[in-house]
Parts: sequence; structure tokens; C-alpha cells
Amino acid sequence: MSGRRKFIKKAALGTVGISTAFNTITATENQKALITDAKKVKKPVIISTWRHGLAANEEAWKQLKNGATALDAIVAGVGVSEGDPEVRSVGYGGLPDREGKVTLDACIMDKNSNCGAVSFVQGIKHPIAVAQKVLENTPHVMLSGEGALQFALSEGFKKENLLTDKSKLAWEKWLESSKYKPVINIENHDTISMLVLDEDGNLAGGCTTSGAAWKMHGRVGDSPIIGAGLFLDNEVGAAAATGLGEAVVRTAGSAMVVELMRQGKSPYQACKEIVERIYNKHKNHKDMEYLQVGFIAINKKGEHAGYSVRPGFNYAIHDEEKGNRMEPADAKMAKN
Ligand code: SD4
Repeated sequence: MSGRRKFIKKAALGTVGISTAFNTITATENQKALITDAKKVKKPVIISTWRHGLAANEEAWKQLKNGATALDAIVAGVGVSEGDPEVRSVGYGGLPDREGKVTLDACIMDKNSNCGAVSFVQGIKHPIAVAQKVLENTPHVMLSGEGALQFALSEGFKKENLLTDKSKLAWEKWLESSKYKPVINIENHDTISMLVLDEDGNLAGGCTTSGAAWKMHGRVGDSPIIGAGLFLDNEVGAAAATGLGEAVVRTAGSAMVVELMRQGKSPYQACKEIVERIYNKHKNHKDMEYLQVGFIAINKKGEHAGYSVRPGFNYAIHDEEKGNRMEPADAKMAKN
């Protein structure tokens, strides 16, 4: 049977039952609606951070329909954001560090807990694809910097200039003040994390970013770190982060969200609890002024949610039922 036909057949059979226990949480109307919807969820389901997640979801969905593996679909999907110069915090066109260098972080994880990651890599447009090669072709989980670049070149990737004129101009403007104060919620311009529940009910995830703009040269954020920017346990669910990477690393964010789901919490409850933990731990921290962290999560049943410290975070969801669309995420802090 062709991949496409297999997909259609399985999709037709793939209605998922949801335990009523998942309906007992405290949630906003929007999130309650999502939970109710989950009763009808057919696989696959793809969720991705931010509005540029729509185009990424579209591509990943197409790939899955053509019989691609979840990992290949993720690489192709988030690769759309990496290749888009208008997405200024991922891949080509990403904002550089304070030395004017675009340095990239990415990771990918499959249903068997195999992982691949690259950090602080320069000159490679699709770091997520290199992360996949690390997973498949090396005995390691992460390659960094020059070593990651050499590995990418040995795998046939081309070195190219990723600093676009627009991003160079933005950097030159930033140099005038040289103040490091990450801007909260640069809508449409943020890390892309994608989580896939495939037609067989298996989970996979990927995350790719140029990291915080104007970071110190050599800085690595949460995005390539398994357990921080991305984590999944195929028995339970998957989670991924966006926002201030330092705060996510300090709290092992995505791993904690998944662990709470293992303990029976819904994706919404789990994301909310970890966001609240991050908020509480940073209340008196110097980073609080610009602290924004958002998580997305999905469980094995196809329930999904997003939750962030401050309002403004959203995510793209693609399922069989309603197609590809944006969902707002709830937030800990009120709008000001
Ligand atoms: C980082 N988490 O490098 C990434 C960047 C990001 O919103 O997601 N910004 O810290």
C-alpha cells in the first residue's frame, strides 16, 4: 500500500478516545474547547510554536501524507522557517550575536528517545537537518561549533552566508546602544519547535533557532538541549519551549512538562504548572524584566496546549478535523 493510501486508511480509523479525567482541570474557555475537541482527534496531529508554525505545519503535513517518517516531516516542516529570511530568529536571516555572527542551535528526537543536536553552528542554513544526521550517523547526541560545521560539510551540506542585509542593518543599529534586553514576544519571529503525533500514535519533535538576538558570541540556549528546549517520552507525550532559553535550562522545562503528563496531568495543566514554577523561581531574578517562556505540549491522545509566562504566545495546530490554524496560549501574567 502506498504511504499516502496507508495514511488515508489509518486516518479514517484513527479516532482517539479520551478519558474524562482529562476534562476536570481548571482551564479557560479556549482551553476547555481544545480538550473537548481532543475526544475527536484523529492522527496525525502537528503543533508548532508561533505563527510561522503554520507554514511549517503545512509542509510537515504534506510530507506525512506522502508517507514520510515523522522525523523527515519535521526536518522539512521547520526547514521552511529556517529557509525563510523573513523569519528573523531561525536559520537564514536570523538575527546575529553581538559580533554580527549568526549562530544556530537545533535538536530533534524520535519515538525511541534517539536524539541529535547541533549547537553554536555557523554557516549552515538547515541545522535541524544536521541534527537529524547527528542522530542517524554518529554515536553522539550533540555536536557543537566548528565540529558541528565540519560534520555538516562531511555530510554534504554547503556553507553559506546566513546574515541577510536586513539582519546586518538591525545589528548595526543595535550596536549604537549595545544594550542586551531581549524583546518579549516578537510575534512571527521566534524559535520554531514542532511536535508530531504520527498516524501510528508515535511522537517526535524538533526545535531550531538562531537563539536570542545580540547574545554573547558562543552562547547556547535551551533549543538544542534535550530536556530543556525539547523532550518527549513516547509512552506519555512531548513538549517544547520558546522564549528565554536561560530560564528554560535552569528549570529543565520540557522534561518537566512531560514528567507531569506522566503523572496524569493534561498538557494544559503540565505547561501551566511549569510556567508557574519558572515564574516563581525568577520573581526576584534579574531576568524577570524580560522573562518570557512558552511551552507547547501534546499527549498520546492528541490533546494539546500552550501556556506562557506573558500573554502573546500562540501556536499552530494541524489536525484532520479542522486543518491548519492558530491557537492562542493562556498566560500566567495578565495583559498590561
Ligand atoms: C533561546 N529559546 O535561544 C531560544 C530563543 C527563543 O524566543 O525561543 N526565543 O533562548
